[in-house]
Amino acid sequence: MPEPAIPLSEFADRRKKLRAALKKSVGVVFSGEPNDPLHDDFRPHPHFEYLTGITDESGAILILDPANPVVSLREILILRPLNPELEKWDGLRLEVSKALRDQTGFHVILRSDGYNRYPRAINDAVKRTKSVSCLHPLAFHTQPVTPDLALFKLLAERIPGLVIEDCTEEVAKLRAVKSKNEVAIIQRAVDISAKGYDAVMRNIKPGMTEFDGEELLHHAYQTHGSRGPAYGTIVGAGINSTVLHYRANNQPLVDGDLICIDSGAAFGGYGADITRTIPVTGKFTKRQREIYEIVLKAEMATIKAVRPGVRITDLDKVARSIINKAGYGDYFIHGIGHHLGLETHDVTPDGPLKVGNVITIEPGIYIPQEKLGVRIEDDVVVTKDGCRNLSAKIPKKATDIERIMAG
Ligand SMILES: [Mn+2]
Repeated sequence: MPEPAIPLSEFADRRKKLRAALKKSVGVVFSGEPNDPLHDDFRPHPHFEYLTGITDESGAILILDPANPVVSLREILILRPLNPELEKWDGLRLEVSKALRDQTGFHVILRSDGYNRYPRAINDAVKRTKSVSCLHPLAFHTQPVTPDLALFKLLAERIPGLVIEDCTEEVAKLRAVKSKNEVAIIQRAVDISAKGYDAVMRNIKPGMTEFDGEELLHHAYQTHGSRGPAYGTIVGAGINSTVLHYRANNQPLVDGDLICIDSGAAFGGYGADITRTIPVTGKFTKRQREIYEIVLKAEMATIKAVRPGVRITDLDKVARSIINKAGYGDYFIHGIGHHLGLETHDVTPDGPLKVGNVITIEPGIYIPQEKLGVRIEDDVVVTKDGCRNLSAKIPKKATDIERIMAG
């Protein structure tokens, strides 16, 4: 069976929708600065990846000029100049050619050192429209100015009457509603993750370390078609199960402890985000089971409440009321979940949930005094009349976990 992927036509369709939303205004999306290729994988800004599918071009710019009288100039891709000497080190790149146009789906591709010399295309478009749209998510005042606003400031100093529109919701709205292909890719990431959770549940035992758990997960991900985890895997046992973003993963697994495992495989630019909490010995103690059942009840009730028109804050209330009623309200110290997509904490548009949104549901109870932390997290896609749990097949009932861990 072919692996799920996004065809070029879908990227073109996303740009078409965005151009329609911009009306006459000019929008620019930057892929981002290059990184150290020896140490880090380059990942473009997710807006750029979403709109182009291009993941290996730093310093690239997408220009959308929906009102350009020349139809072919309504979208332009600007790539950094070729540098044959650099490419001997960092990877070969195609010349602007039919091959590159076919590979990218762009009809007009220009070369420019985009951060220093904006080509005529931008100036001409902006002089005509006097309107530019900010598409990158707005930065906090403590962060650097986003690259689109930095460019618009330069343009505003040179083009009288330039208006900057806030269109930061537009790409967010598009990205939040996942297509069939995107859901299939996330489902594949979840299915690969399921192999990892199966490996952990079947093989973990006292005397191993948290890192052995991490290794079992990552090994299964990479064996089954993923390049690795979508985010930093958390394997926290005992007191570490109560540390939300625990990352050391280096402690021994002690008889009687719980392990909180928060991990998901990456696939095709997307990723899963799943949590299961399992006992080191394969059997929950009475007290662990008591807390576990409260979290599971809250999780399942919240999944039941997911439907179009509901807000994530409403879902939070569903989980919180169950955990509050059980007397553990002060021990549920984070929110119920978040959008999931190109980013693990994906872009979140204003307004209630819509069909096609993919979100996580992840209540938890953390009691450090008892070295006891439980979180259960699934990934669900919002459907017309509710939701579909993409990670339903990863065991979460206490009896199922105990049965699988018993071998
Ligand atoms: Mn999550």
